[in-house]
Amino acid sequence: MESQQEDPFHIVTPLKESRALSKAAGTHVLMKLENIQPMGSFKIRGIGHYCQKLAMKGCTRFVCSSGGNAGLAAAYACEKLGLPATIIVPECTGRDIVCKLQDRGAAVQQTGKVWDDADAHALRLAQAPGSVYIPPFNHPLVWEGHASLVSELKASLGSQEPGAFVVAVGGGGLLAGLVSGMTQVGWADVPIIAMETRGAHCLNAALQAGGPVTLPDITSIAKCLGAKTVCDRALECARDRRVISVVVDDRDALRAVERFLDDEFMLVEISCGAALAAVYSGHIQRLQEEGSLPLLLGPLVIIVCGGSAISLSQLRDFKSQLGMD
Ligand code: PLV
Repeated sequence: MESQQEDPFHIVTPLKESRALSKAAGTHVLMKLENIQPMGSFKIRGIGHYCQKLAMKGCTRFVCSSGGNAGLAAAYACEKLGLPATIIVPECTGRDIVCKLQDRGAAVQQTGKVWDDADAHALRLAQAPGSVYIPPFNHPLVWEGHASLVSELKASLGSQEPGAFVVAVGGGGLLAGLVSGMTQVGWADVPIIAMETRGAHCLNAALQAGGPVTLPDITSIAKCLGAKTVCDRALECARDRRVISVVVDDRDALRAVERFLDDEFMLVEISCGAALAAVYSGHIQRLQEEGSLPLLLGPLVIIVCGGSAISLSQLRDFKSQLGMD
């Protein structure tokens, strides 16, 4: 029988050492550069995989809710598949993202204050006959796609085990995919530092409460981390594995974006700044001093998740919004 396996839409990304981040962390830091994926974030791994699988099953029309990046990945995947896509984003989504989505042939609707509102609308639209909903983070196929990131790391690192991972958490799809990939390659015990911004800290709130929590609102500027409720699978991962939840404020995430631009000449979204702040705001050393994180034997691997909702002018706007100018 002929294989139906198609080439994936994501690329194999570099794993690059960062001297500046290593100095700041006091430990060897490797960056997994997901910011150079098609459409600028890791999302294409999971969303691309999901769309390919569903297209193979005969789906012909997709509806995706998104804070921005999942939608961009969905629009890209659907363009490749030659299938129509409708992307629902909240009203706070910038004009440039909407234009990028339209440029990929997607129909765009803006509705609601935050992603959860846009998602409710997408779920309603996807009930139309022939339409299929694309979940931005909460689906096993999305996690399976994200897990490809770990197989690449395994191929690069071989028998060297990472000392720890750093990852940003929104709805928790990246965390769930990372954990599933780690299990597959035998790295189940490697600690994961799960980074969120205050005001988008749904995982941290759930862990504190000992069960699922829905935040009353998203007050962080990191709108792509802005799911009010973390997905069950991510919460399960955080409980069962060595996951350390850390919350930074928007200013730390923004400062991290600026330092990363100076250090590595790459501009990433505030969501990604949350992950970088693990290093730049001294959390790695703090966790080591507290004994929550061992003195790392292997490298600290930061998933540079990327994100398109950023530009120099947006960075300036965020700074003035946060009173940092
Ligand atoms: N963003 C999703 C969910 O938003 C979206 O629709 O684009 N880093 C970046 C750059 C992201 O765009 C996201 C998710 C994350 C990190 C967090 O990934 P997650 O949701 O899988 O934990 C509301």
